[in-house]
Amino acid sequence: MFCNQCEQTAKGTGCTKVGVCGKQPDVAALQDLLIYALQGLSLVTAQARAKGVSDAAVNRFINEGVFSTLTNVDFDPARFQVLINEAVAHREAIKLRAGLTVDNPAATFTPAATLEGLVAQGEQHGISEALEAHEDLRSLKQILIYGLKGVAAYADHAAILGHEDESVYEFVQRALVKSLENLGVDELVGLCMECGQINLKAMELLDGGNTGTYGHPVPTEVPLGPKKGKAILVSGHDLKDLGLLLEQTAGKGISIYTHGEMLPCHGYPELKKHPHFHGHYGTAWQNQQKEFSEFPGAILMTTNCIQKPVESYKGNIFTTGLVGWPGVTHVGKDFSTVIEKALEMPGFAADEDKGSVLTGFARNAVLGVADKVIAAVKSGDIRHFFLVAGCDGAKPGRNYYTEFVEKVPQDCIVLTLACGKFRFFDKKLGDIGGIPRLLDIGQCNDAYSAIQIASALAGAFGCGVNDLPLSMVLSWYEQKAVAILLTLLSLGIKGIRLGPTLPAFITPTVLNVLVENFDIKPLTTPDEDLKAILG
Ligand code: FSO
Ligand code: SF4
Repeated sequence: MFCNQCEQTAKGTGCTKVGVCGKQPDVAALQDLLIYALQGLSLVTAQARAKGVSDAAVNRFINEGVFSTLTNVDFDPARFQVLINEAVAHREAIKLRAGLTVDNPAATFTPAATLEGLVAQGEQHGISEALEAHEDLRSLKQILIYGLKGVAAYADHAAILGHEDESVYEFVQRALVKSLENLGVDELVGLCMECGQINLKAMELLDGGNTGTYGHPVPTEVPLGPKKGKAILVSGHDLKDLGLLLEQTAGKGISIYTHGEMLPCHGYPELKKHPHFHGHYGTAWQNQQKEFSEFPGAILMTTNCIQKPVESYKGNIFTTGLVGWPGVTHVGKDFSTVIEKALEMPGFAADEDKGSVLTGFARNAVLGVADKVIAAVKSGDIRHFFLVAGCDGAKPGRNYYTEFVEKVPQDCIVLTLACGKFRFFDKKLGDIGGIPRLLDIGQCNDAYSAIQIASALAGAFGCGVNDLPLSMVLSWYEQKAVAILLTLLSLGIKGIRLGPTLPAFITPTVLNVLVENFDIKPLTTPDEDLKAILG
């Protein structure tokens, strides 16, 4: 196997024997074959689209397939077998419908009848040398394909809430096709920038889905201690799954807790209205084995971020949507099995006070006090904003972000989003004239909200985003972060500090392009970086 798509990749170069994430070689090969099958399907859909044929269900299927190959989503070989066969069935059906003959091998291959056969086919189509022999061009193609995985994730979440846009599907499919071709540096860089723009669109659609369905987040205090009684923990990113679970557990005496990236859900009016939506439990995804083992209730994984479940909780964790782990019970949107399990389990023995954290500072809440913020900047009460955001992860070196936030001077504000916040989310940083110094904007997709906030501030100050007293210190782990980084670059944002380490799929030559054009900087130490930023 070869996989280098996430930050924890083995030896900082690639997982070759087994994934550090737990991905087995068969699943790695099946994921590569699925991408190949989707490239072939996209060759057909792109030509069909040119003839005026576009199938809504196939568009969604392609995005679901791409999303399934994102880190920590699906580890179940049987599910990939189904997806590969479905991709080929769609491919042939559209050929017939649109009267097409496509002779590219990706659009003509016949999937093997057995899992072993599919694995052998997948091994021929890895996202490595098989994709592109030239290492710098391969690096750019990998950036593009990994970015597409992030786009597909956000577009899928948005579609679940009924928000879709043909332009997103068109680009994902066109870029999958392009990744099969021999392209030069300029064309690949152009596609990566377009991927960033399309990701902005996907995040905008998701923002519309989330706020349109559950209202705009409002500042909300979230308890970190449990409440006596039965409990269900919800992890991942899906607001609709949480909303449905809250409805299905109403009046059953079960408290609902968020884990990881679900924390910002507490700020949404239509979710927080449920009296049994109690609080937040635990920290980020990489701590789940310890934290889930100690949780006395049922656990629901709604999107990516699943780790190998340990025996102690394998019987009380459930997956839904695209998430999968072999041997773990997969449920649809009727959560009765999860609820029954929670009722069987002991629950928390007593109320416990572990303090609280604040969330809900998405664009509406922050821009609602924009006048106050602008006045504080003008008077010098606020010197600088830091967006300390991105993914958390298991590798050492991530205490940089804790130390950085601790050392940010008192006259500066820290904005945060995504699960990297768990490195400092419970720090009491106080406020500046009533404006909290630590503002949680939301999930990783709420990078859209952060961009809106930055653009509005730039508008108010009559300058560009790069001229604002704002610095971005980002952490990455998986491919949604790649998509967000491409969005920021495509918006012309410069001087981003990126860590904890640079992606294995970026070659020195490509890194030079990023440094020269976007002034991307690897992290040094919190002291040095703060000094460099604040002078
Ligand atoms: Fe974190 Fe996981 Fe949200 Fe990623 S929860 S690592 S960036 O999936 O998506 O922020
Ligand atoms: Fe390795 Fe990351 Fe790929 Fe898992 S997703 S196999 S940890 S590079």
